[in-house]
Amino acid sequence: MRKDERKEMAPAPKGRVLVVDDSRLVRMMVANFVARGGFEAEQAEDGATALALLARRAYDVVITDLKMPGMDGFEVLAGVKRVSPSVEVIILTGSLAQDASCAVRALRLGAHDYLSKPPSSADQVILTVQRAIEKKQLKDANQRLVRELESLSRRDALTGALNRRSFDEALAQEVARARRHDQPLGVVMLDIDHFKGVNDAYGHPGGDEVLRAFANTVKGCLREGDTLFRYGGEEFAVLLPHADGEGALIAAQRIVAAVAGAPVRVDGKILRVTTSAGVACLGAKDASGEALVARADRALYDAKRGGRNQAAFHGRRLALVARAAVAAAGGR
Ligand code: GH3
Ligand code: MG
Ligand code: MG
Repeated sequence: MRKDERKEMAPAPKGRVLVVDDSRLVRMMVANFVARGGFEAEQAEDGATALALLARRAYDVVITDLKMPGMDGFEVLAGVKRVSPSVEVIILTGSLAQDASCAVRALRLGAHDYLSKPPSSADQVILTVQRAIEKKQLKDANQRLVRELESLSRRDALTGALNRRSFDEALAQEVARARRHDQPLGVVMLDIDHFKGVNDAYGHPGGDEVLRAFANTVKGCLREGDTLFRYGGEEFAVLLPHADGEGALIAAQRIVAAVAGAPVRVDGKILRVTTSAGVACLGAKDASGEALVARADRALYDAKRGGRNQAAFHGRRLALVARAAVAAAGGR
């Protein structure tokens, strides 16, 4: 067997443990027991060194003495929980009643367990570390799940776009930000044209395919900082922080053109899909984000009435449309 093959087959360490004690003897002994359990063991002679190591590398467990010169074990515990909250801390404690009460205090402050010093056996250390790592793994898995659920609850499952709930939150945030910094905020409401006809002709699955392709096309023509949301059904919204009316209208026209230029294949047939867009920009008279959306909706209605496959602006519409058209023709 070649050397690198042997290395490949060596069992991976079951976790990384940092042993902190000012006594070299205790430190070595505990680290030795930890390593016997198949864990990777590292050592630090004081709290400051331990916290510096923790900021650089990922550890699963910290085993720390309580009484140390400089930073004591309580400070190490607080530091670990601040730097890496998911790392479990095990306290090393003496046998005096006073030490026991310190250990109890450490447990109350978030330590996972304690070990008496010197440890009575390797097995006791290994078992305690093993339990701490299992607890950490459970907590980590739980946290991943919470993050996943959080992300699922913010996204529309069909198109992957952020959902209506996210839109309402983002809208309120962006309106507050725009007002605070006196910056513009544009919104584009999109509604796929004659979408009912797609469902009628190709069934719901065909309609779903069009919705997915539509969202992809729109995402593909957004600039950094602009966000697409599925507002509901075949209606989508784009928030454009920092975009004034003209900028938002140009973005809307770009979206309308991109959708018209990206036919969708459904059931082996090529479908031409178009969208209408209503654009508005936050104004002093808008009492809220909802008022802004209501104006973009009115513009959307105008775009539908004007023959669909176009963008309309709520406000000084004609002048803006003309300027945007000139900008578009100028090749930007
Ligand atoms: P317009 O050009 O005026 O917008 O006409 P339209 O047919 O697009 O508008 P309408 O509001 O009459 O129809 C929207 C359709 O969108 C009706 C509804 O069944 C369909 N729809 C809404 N959500 C979904 C969905 O998730 N999947 C599919 N396949 N269809 C959906
Ligand atoms: Mg609609
Ligand atoms: Mg529609």
